[in-house]
Formats: sequence, structure tokens, C-alpha cells
Amino acid sequence: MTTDAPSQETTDGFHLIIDALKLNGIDTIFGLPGIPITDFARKAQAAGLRVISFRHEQNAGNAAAIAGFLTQKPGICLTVSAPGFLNGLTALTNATTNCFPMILVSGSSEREIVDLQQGDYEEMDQLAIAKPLCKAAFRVLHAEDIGVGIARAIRAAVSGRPGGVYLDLPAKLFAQSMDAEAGRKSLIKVVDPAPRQIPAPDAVQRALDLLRSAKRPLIVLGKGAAYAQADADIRALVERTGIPYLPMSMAKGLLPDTHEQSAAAARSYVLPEADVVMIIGARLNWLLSHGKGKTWGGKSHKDWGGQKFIQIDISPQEADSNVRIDAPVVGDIGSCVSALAAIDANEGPDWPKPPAEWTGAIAERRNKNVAKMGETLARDPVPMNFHSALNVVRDIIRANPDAILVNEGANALDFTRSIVDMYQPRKRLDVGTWGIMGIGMGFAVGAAVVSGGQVIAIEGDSAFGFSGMEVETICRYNLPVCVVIFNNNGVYGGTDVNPAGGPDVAPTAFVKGARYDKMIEAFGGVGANATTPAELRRAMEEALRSKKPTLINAVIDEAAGTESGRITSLNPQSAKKK
Ligand code: ADP
Ligand code: TZD
Repeated sequence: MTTDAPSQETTDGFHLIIDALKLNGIDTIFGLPGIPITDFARKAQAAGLRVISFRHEQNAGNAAAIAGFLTQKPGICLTVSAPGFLNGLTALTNATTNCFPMILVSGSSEREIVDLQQGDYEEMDQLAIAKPLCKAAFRVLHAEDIGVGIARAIRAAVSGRPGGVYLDLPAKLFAQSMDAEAGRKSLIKVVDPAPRQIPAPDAVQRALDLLRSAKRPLIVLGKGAAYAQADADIRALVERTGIPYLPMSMAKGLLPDTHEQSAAAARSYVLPEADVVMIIGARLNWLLSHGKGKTWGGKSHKDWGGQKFIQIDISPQEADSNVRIDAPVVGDIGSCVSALAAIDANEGPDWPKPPAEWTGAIAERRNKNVAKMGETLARDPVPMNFHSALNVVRDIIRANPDAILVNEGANALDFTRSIVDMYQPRKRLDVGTWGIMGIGMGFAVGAAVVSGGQVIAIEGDSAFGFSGMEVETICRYNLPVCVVIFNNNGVYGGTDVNPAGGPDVAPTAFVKGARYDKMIEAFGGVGANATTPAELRRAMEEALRSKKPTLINAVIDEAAGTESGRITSLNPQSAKKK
């Protein structure tokens, strides 16, 4: 029996935060130390938490975000006040935009001084700044509220549509002491942090009726479907219905990209031609041309293509955000997909397969495009281009389907997405909803830490620059990360010249012939320079065999890419030309 009498023992803010995290199964913190959180990081490590220290907070934040995506537990990023907080904030906002659960825990300066704006060390009203940029924001002022603060942060991050949460911990909180027994009692082990959300049966029935009426049905799988970890149920639904599917970038591998129902290689055919589209864990944002316009068979930019939509999503507000959703199904993907299968099973005969005319037409296009791509990939131009280099990466991933592929850049992103097949769920991590540069090394470290497995990062040379210093972090923790830089001497490419002819190079041009591989050698990692596919293959195979931190400088024809990769049309200049 416990008593309410104070015990002799005391505890403090430091330990209560650590205990609250551990109580909720959080075992890793990504961060960067400094006032006022240095001692907290030390004590956390002493208490058995894994503390992974970075060289810049944005990368620690990206590591936390991707850890959240991969594990369904909020990734924790720890930063110092004001500038450290702001450096982490981009990652927190990006996580929220992408529906990844993470918690940015930031030390902050003294409330009384901040509120009177008296100029404290790194003074900033961080809570107010974070609030509009994330899913929820909380501050804990007293040690006895730490349990509630952390419980609220965890629940907010993972329940419903996952997202980023800001937790503000003023410096004074850490050293506050209280009775140890009362402290223990104040902690909360969150029960069922991401409750299942069962869809309404009539919504499921409506969706099934619509789907059964389709002549040219299509399923779109998004990264929400990958996040949901309902892999077997999703695969069963797709295979049972026989409906062709299109994976969004981070949903690649949910079913193997080589699956006969994949319509990825016939995307520009299926989007305008489909009559009923079931979207599972994806938004009709710019990545899907907002569900209308020419991509969907509309006559003009804003014109509706005539498709009917079923949308499975945990957010009740997502439907109708861009076009009318005829059958919204609100709930968690696992529950929705199994409810569809259950009601369907009750309805008797097996699912009517989509007309052979539809699946046949898709197969024809797919085979043609795959054959065409095969020809391009087989060429061996000098210098190496994106295709000949990616032909190697494609083989390496086929032979190592467990490896996690991190990918950023413009051409380096678009070509990798279309050329490199993925075979397992949640193995492709990339620039996501914003198309943001700078996720590379943070995602690579986060993925290597939580998976314990091999990571391969395919990086444009510009993209790599945003987080490149973390190669030291990769070496410091001896992570099995193989970074391949597609070095074409600049942003998109390296051929631009200064039109005014002055001493400065063009804004998109970098130092020519740079040797990024030398960077990792400075920290004891393995560097390699690859000018041919054979050299690239050798270096990648060696990296995967040795599991050593490796950086390969893959020299790519500086004229090989196009400006902005596949999204050239979003450039104001080219939009004007249209
Ligand atoms: P993509 O970029 O792959 O198209 P988005 O990030 O646009 O995907 O969309 C992901 C969607 O998945 C979001 O609308 C989000 O609400 C939803 N989502 C995330 N997790 C779940 C879940 N467990 N169950 C249902 N929907 C989810
Ligand atoms: N800054 C941030 C944070 N995100 C961005 N997306 C950009 C700038 C703009 N941008 C792109 O959209 S792609 C890209 C930038 C700077 C880099 C392209 O060059 P790269 O790739 O070398 O990484 P390729 O393969 O040479 O095209």
C-alpha cells in the first residue's frame, strides 16, 4: 500500500522528463546540446536512453521525424533555446506537413524575462512562434506537470492525423525538485495513444457500391498507407479486387514495384482514363495535380476530369479539399481496409475483376514504357548520366531489398523514383509533401538508428549540401550509411554561365569537379570516386559488404539534367511560356 506522506527521497525535472519518456517506450533522443539542455542530454544517456548528437538541429529534427514515420512512436528532437529551436522548427513544420509524428523538445529562457522582453540569453517566445507551425504546442512550468505535459505531447503527435508537437521546457524546470514518490505518481503511461478509428458502416458501404460500379477503377496508395503499417491488409485488398494501383513516392514498395497490378509505369494513362479512384492515405495536393486539370483528363488547368473519388483518411476534414469526394471513408487505414474487406466478403461472390480491356490497356502501356526505359538504362554514355548510374542503384536495391533508400535532389530525385524499384514497405524516404531539400543526412541517420540496418542515400550535389556536415555524425556513430552524390556540378546541372560575364559564376553553378568523397575521409569513413557505372557498382557493393560509413562521389554529366527535374512547369518563367 502506498501512503501520501512525503518520502525522504527527492527527484527533479531532469529525471522526471527522462522517466516519463522511458515509461512511454521512448528510447532515443536526437538533438544538439547547449544551454540549458546539456546536462539533460548527459543524464538521459546515463539513464540508458540513446542520445544521438548532431551538428545542426534541422538534421536532428529530420532524424526524429523519420523515426516517427518508421516506428509510429513520436521521434524526439532536443534543442537549445532561440536559434537552436528555430533550426529545429523547419523539421518540425516539415514533419507536420508530412503527417509524421515528432516532438520538438526545446529548452527556453526564463519566462519572467521573456515576457517582459528584458533581453535574456537567447530570449524568444518560442511557444508562440511554434504554435501556428505545428499540430500542437505545450509548455511545462512545474515539475509536477511533466507527466501530463509529456503525455499530452505524445497523444497529440500520434493520434488522429499524426504531426509535429512542440514542448517548451524553461531552463528553471530541469532543476526543480519534488518528492520522488509524488513525482512517480505524477507520471502518465499513455494508454492507447493512437486509438483505432473505425469507419462508419454506411460510409464503407457507399465506397464499396461506388467501387463495384467502376469500369476503370484505380487505387492510389500514399505515404499515410505506408505509415499505417497495415501492409498485409492493403496488399490483400489490392490483390483481391484486382484493381490497378499507383503508389505515391513514399508508398513505393508497399506492394513490390514489380507487382503486375502496379500502374506506376502507365501513370499518365491511368489518371485521365480512370472512372473511380480510391485514394488510400494520400492527399489530392499538388503531387496529384489537385485531382483535376489536364493530368486527370480535364480540358483546362482547373477543369474536372470526371472521375469519382473514394478517399480513405483519418482526417475528417481532408475530403473535398480539392475536388468533390463522392465516398469519404474516415478512419484509420487498417480499420478501413479491413472493414471494406469484411463487408465485401458478406456480399457473397468474389469481387468482380476490373474489365480486361482496362487492365490490358494498362499492361500494354506499362510494358512499352518499361521496355523503353530498359533501352535507356542499358546505354553506357561517357560521362555517366543519371540513367546509367541509377541502373546500378536499381540492381543494388533489387539485391538488397531490406536497405532503406533516402533520396533528395531534383533530377536525382525524379529519376531515382521512377527507375529504382522498391520491394518492401517504408524503404523509400524522400523530400515528401514540400519537396524540401535538406532531409538527406538527418533521414539517413534516423533510419539507420531505428532500423539498425543499411541505408543508401542518393543525393543531388546541391541537396547534399544542406545537411552534408552530418557525415561526421554518420562516422561518429559508425552507421551503415552509403551516401552516393550525383555530382553534376550544380543545382539541377552545372552548365549555366553568368550572363553578365563578371567574375562570379552563375547562381546555379558549383565548383567544378569537386571531390565530395574527401569529406568523409576527414572523419575516418570510406570515400570513393566513381566515373563509370562499373566503378559505382564496385564502391556500392563494397559499402554494403563492409557496412562502413561510405561516401561515393558519382561524377554525372553536368548537362544531363533538366531545370527543376519533373516540376519545371512550376517555374514562373516556364509557366509564362505555356
Ligand atoms: P502522399 O504524399 O504519399 O500523397 P500525403 O502525405 O499527402 O501522402 O497524405 C497522407 C494522408 O494519410 C494524410 O491525409 C493523413 O491524414 C493520412 N493518414 C496518415 N496516417 C493515417 C492512418 N493511420 N490512417 C488513415 N489515414 C492516415
Ligand atoms: N531550398 C529548400 C529547403 N528546398 C528546395 N526544394 C529548394 C531550396 C529548391 N531546390 C529544389 O527544389 S531541388 C534543388 C533545390 C535547391 C537542388 C537541385 O539540385 P541537385 O539535384 O544537385 O540536388 P540534381 O540532380 O542536380 O537536379
